[in-house]
Amino acid sequence: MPVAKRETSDGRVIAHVDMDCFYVQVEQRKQPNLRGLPTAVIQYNSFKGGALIAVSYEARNFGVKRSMRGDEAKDVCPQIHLVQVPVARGKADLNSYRNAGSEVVSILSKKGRCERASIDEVYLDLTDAAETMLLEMPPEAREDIEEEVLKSHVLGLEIKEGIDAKEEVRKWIRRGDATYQDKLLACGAFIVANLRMQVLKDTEFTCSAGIAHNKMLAKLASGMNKPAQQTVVPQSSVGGLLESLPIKKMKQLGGKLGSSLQSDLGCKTVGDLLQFSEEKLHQHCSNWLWNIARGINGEEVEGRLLPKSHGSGKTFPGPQALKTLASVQHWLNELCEELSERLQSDLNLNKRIAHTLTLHARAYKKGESDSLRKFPSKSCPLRYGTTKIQEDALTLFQAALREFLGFCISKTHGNENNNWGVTSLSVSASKIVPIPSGTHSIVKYFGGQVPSSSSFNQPLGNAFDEAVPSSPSGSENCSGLISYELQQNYPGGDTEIKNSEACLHEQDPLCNLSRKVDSLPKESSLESPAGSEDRTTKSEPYRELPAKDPRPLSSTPSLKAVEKKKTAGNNLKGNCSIMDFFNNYQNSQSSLEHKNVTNAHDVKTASSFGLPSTMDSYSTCNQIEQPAERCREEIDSNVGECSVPNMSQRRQAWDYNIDEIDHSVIEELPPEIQQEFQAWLRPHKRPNVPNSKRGSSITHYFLPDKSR
Ligand code: DCP
Repeated sequence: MPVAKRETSDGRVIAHVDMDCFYVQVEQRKQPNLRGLPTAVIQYNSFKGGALIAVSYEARNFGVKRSMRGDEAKDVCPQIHLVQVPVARGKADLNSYRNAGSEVVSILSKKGRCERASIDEVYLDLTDAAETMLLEMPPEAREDIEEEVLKSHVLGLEIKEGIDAKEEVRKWIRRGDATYQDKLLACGAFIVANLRMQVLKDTEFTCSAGIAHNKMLAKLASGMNKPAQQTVVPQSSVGGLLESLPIKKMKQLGGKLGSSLQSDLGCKTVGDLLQFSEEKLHQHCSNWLWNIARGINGEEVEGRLLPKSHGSGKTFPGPQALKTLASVQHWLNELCEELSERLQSDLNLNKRIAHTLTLHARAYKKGESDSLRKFPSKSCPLRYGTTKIQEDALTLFQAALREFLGFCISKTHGNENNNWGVTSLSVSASKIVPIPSGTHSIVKYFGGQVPSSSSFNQPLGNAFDEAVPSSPSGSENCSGLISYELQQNYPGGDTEIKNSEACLHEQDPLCNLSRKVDSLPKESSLESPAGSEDRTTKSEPYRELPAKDPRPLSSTPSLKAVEKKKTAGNNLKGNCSIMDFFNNYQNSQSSLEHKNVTNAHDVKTASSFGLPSTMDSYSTCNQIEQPAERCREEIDSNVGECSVPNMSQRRQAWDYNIDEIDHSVIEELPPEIQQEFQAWLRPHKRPNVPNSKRGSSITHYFLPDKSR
């Protein structure tokens, strides 16, 4: 549910810049002979000529739409040029588009705070630049105004027939009686026009823009006049704009929320919301709705040039649906390999690490229509390394499939089952944060992992679902530049769906894997956060975690790891965490040089490379999103103050010797952190570790153990 934010100031200048038919432009730059011709980019999938994912404006003039497939596009526009997206690993390779987007961002970010919102969209806060321009060269003092500025659309500006629109825009810009805010917006029009011209000059790409006093209005305006144009929203025209704006056209109201406003409140336009009281709208969606009905939106432009998340996905329409676990595993491996490469490159180039791995899929089940049951998305802490990501993604898939099939896994015939099929798969990495630099930063680095997770309190059944994105905005999903292939609806896609019974053969790998999952120990991370809670509260009385403690204890995502945990059996209860170790360090303000005995809690968590030790391994991302973010912010600003009830008690509960840290744990950390960690550990190494300590602490579990 969106959070209402009051306008911090009406005197802001915010621009939303959106590239025009972006993938087409990238392909046309590669093949300049296609410029000006009806062109579309099609998905790798060849069914019915492939799905169109980007359509040039020339092709749109012929009636070609993105919802069409290649064959259909050729029917309506025989001369259309269909360009296939580049392919790598048997799927679309979007790197050239991502890189092209980065070129644009580097130009746009020169004039103000810049937020990369998707592969081809950017928000800019141009307030400072506009204020400076207003002081130095106010619009009314300008004689020569560039053509691109005069071509701006100014909402609410009446252009009578036969009147030169550019002249009207010139007058509006140079109005002596304009409000301060409108003068700022006029300055914004100059700045954005110049930026757009610069983008064209440097990259050969055109883009469109909206200029307003907030993000919401700027985004609305950028799509109003495309391609290669800009639209200004003066304050006085906001009411008129929203009055006639269909509910579904508003970002965030395109989905269920918008539908419920239409059906429950009978609202057709955003303006229709004005008749309802704040209380009434609050019942539907906080007071955010009341605000947007009035064009109020205090959201800041985040200074972020890098994506919020990375992802890789592929669709398997119709007969290509995956029907064996082996084929799912094959594709997951491919997707994870790509994801891992991008994570590694982000780590190397930007020194950023991701914390959460999420698996999304679409599937059908025999006897149920595709739309009836959603394949649950699952997430877990992200462990770096291709193999680990692959393992974890498969585990997530298994857990989701088991849930999807309603645990009704019995018999099937042969390896290819007739009961379910996967029509799309994607993996994504989110919660990406910079790695702090310097030795002391290791502490911060681990401290930063301390999550607070509301999922600890989630009911068992929802324990590891990844629900729909927390924001109601579809476009929010794009914020991470996730390269999902387009969902393709294949008409024959549900021909497999005939009978209702879902039975899998004993020999089906799924059965085996399901059994494997089923056989996991109660305390395994796959069970549920509630399971973890049980483990914590019942089996670890000494830890005395309160019910609301947002730090679930389970955190090992891989089957292998879970099996390892299983082997360790009851000895595992009471795992201390390396995270606590660092937290304790921070809290106590002790120098690492002088203290080598402290708390630990679930060393395995550390082996997960910066995984939120306290986040449920398989959890609902949007359930944890806000608290986790909040907590992380608190830690960033004031390390160690991410207070968790009873944390101090827990910190006192377990002492262990630093020499007992399993080096395989450290090997799983990123190389630079490893180095720092090793350097940091060395001075503390002591030859004799008392045996009694080993037996008394859960940390011994993580040491090489002859019994395992
Ligand atoms: N894209 C995709 N699959 C989709 C939608 C879009 O792969 N279902 C890709 C291709 C687009 C790019 O993302 O070129 C940007 O999407 P936009 O929605 O911004 O659309 P375009 O830039 O293509 O056109 P427009 O000029 O209407 O913004």
